[in-house]
Parts: sequence; C-alpha cells; structure tokens
Amino acid sequence: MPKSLLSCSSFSDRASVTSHPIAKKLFEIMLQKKTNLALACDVLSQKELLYWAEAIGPYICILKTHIDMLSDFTLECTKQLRAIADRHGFLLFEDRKFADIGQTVMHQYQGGIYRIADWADLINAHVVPGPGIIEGLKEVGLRQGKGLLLLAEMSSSKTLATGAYTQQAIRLGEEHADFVCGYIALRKWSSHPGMLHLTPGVKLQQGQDSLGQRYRCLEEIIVQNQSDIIIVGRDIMQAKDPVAFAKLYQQRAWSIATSVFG
Ligand code: 5BU
Repeated sequence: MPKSLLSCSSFSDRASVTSHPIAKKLFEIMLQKKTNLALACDVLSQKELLYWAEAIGPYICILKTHIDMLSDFTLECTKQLRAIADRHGFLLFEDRKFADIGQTVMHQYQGGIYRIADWADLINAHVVPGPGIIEGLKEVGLRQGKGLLLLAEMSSSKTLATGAYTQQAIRLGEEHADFVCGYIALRKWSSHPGMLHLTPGVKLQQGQDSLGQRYRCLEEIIVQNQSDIIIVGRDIMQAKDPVAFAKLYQQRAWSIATSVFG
C-alpha cells in the first residue's frame, strides 16, 4: 500500500476527535452498521420514498433526498421518513444545493413548504455567493445541531467547480468547522479529521449517462482518491434486485474503505 494511504486516520479515530455533532453521529453510524454507502433516493412520490427508505435503510449511513422532486409532497411524509431514519439508524441529507445570499437561504432552509431544517440532518450549498451563504444557513442550523456540506467539486463532466474554486470551498469549510462537516467532492481535500468527503456519480462500472453525469468506480473513489462516503442512486435503484445490490455495495465499499483507512 502506498505510504500516503498508511497515514490515513481511521473513522473511529476521527469520530473520537471531532466535536461536530453530525460528523460524530455519522462516524458512529458508519462504524456500527459497517457502511459508507449513501443512497441517492431520486423518486417522484412519497410512497416510493418511504418504500426505498425502509427497504435499503439497513445498508446505508445516509439517505439523500431531492424533496422538491415529489409531486405529492406533504410534511407528514417527512415525519414518516424521519421515523424510518431513526429506526434504521441513518441520516437524512437534503441535496438542496443552496446558492443564494445568506438572508434568502436562511428562509429557504427553515421555511417554505418543505421546512428542510425540521427533518434533514445534512444540507449542502454552493460557495459561489461567498461566506454569507454559510452564515445564513448557520443561523438556522447551528443551534439545531445540523451539518452543512459544501460543494467543492461535482461529478458531472466539464464541471466548472475545479482548481482555485475547489480550494476556496475547502478553505471556507475549514473556517466554518463548527457548522460545516464536509464536502461534496471527487477526492479527499481536507485533512481536518471532522471533514467528511462524499462522492456522487458512482457505479460499479465506470461510464456516463446521456445528460453529463460521469460515473467512477469504487476503487477510483475510495482507494485512489480517498473519499469517505459513496453516494449511489440509479446503480442500486435500477438493479434487478436493489436490496441485494445495496448489500453488495455496502460490503464492497466498506471493505475497501477499511483497507484504506484502517
Ligand atoms: P445517480 O443516479 O447515481 O446518477 O444519482 C446521483 C445523485 O447525486 C443525484 O441525486 C444527483 O442530483 C446527485 N449529485 C450528483 O450526481 N453529482 C453532484 O455533483 C452532486 C449531486 Br453535488
């Protein structure tokens, strides 16, 4: 194993040194359930969302939602989803990708019809507006013990989030480590132990979809790039036997991660 990989800290070492409540909880879930798999649960109805949460819940540490994709959204659904998450022990991550000034995102996070702050443990944000977006979201989420992920990179081909932009996102996250607990990124960028790196665009076989999504395989993401958590959507949900496939993903990704991080 290359020397740089041997110096990686284990999830349990990182859990013991982080004071961020969501990072700590997430590490504990990962260690207890032996999973670094997040499900991207992109569905169009409440019934499907609750079905997948229940079916795949035992194998995941995070269920990622796009709550505004539901055509029949009600707050009751988020209550039921929260109950399933607590029963199976996984976190809820609303992939809202906030992208406005602090004052606006504060209301989008707390209010509106989705009331994201009431049920989601994790949210994410673009850093294009600058630090004000983090401050605005923090006004709502910090006192409720929530966590924010910054978009440092994206999985799509020809993404503009590269180079200096990515570096600034990493720096902003580290400067707001009381609320920010990680990044959406294609590789590990921060050596801050509480900062998690989550990577979307994952398939067992590399490739692309017809709309610019670029897929990377587990070895590239975890071994070469040292990302912590894989976010998988269609590769599981469109499998012949999604539950068995989720279990396979969980076991493979966890065994690769423990061989890399210890
Ligand atoms: P897929 O079915 O595994 O392609 O789904 C990927 C999910 O991750 C989907 O919900 C996207 O909105 C989400 N995503 C992404 O694919 N790439 C990114 O850079 C970010 C989010 Br950020």
